[in-house]
Amino acid sequence: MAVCRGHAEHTETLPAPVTGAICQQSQVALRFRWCNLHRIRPRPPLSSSPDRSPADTLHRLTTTTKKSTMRATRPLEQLLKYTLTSPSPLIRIRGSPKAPPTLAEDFAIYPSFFNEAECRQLLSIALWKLDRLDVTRKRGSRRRSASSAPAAAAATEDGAPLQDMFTGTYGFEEYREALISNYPPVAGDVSWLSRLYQLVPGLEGTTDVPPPNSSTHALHLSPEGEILAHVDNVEASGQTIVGASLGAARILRLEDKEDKQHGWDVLMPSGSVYMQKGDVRYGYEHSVLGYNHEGSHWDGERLKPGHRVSFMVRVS
Ligand SMILES: O=C(O)CCC(=O)C(=O)O
Repeated sequence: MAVCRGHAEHTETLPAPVTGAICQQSQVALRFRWCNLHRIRPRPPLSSSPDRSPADTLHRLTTTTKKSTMRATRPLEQLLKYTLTSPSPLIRIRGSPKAPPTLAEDFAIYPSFFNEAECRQLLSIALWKLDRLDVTRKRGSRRRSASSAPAAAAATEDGAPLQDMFTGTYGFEEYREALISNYPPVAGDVSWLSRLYQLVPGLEGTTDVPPPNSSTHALHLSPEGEILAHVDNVEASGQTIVGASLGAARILRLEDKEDKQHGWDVLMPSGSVYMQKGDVRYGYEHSVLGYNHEGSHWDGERLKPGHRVSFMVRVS
């Protein structure tokens, strides 16, 4: 058994397969979330594409994609976004959800917040941080596994995006998490990320990345992972929560706390960012559906399984 690190008072033990990067921080919110999040079933380790160290990838990306990353940044107000009150190709209604007066402001998804170069850079930063905390991702163990691990790239040609960035074998089964308290110099220029923080009231007054009073987590869900329905801790997580999606698409389910039949399903493609606050944040539970869930389809097709990393931003 592995003990959850980061909580001095936290005696909860986690099943051995998830040793690594879980609950690194001391917020009560995470205790609550962890209890809801983990669902461990015995499975063989996941194989992914051939070995390449995250630091190599990060360096390569920050040096070769700088130009394509630097697009003329559109002001936030001009970015396409969908809310829960108007028809949207990324949102479907379940049942007859309540429509409080602030609904139009309480949730939004921006389908193309980040372009592909930005997604790759952000994902490589997240994986670099996640791997540094993950004892199963030591360079030696990746090397050893690389020789026996079949490459995932072939499986992803018509599959989920960015899967070539998930290299080697992962020792966790469903979920790992890392706190991003700073961006390492090897990440290069990350000033373009300030746009993400601007979405959170209280963080919009600075161009520092990350802003001093923010908290940013990277959450890595394997193709087998899911996040069960929960409300983020109401005291610890701030009023507004913003999440960027990188990699395989998933469904975010919002369900009325009082009557789970009512709510919305939101498709989260790679590069999209969603924001929840107010009645949606507090009155609805959110979950990220597993690929074997009956709801994991869109426009009549099952979602293509793959790894997904989310970048979650809150006021700390
Ligand atoms: O990965 C996501 O988009 C959701 C994460 C989540 O539910 C949480 O951090 O509380």
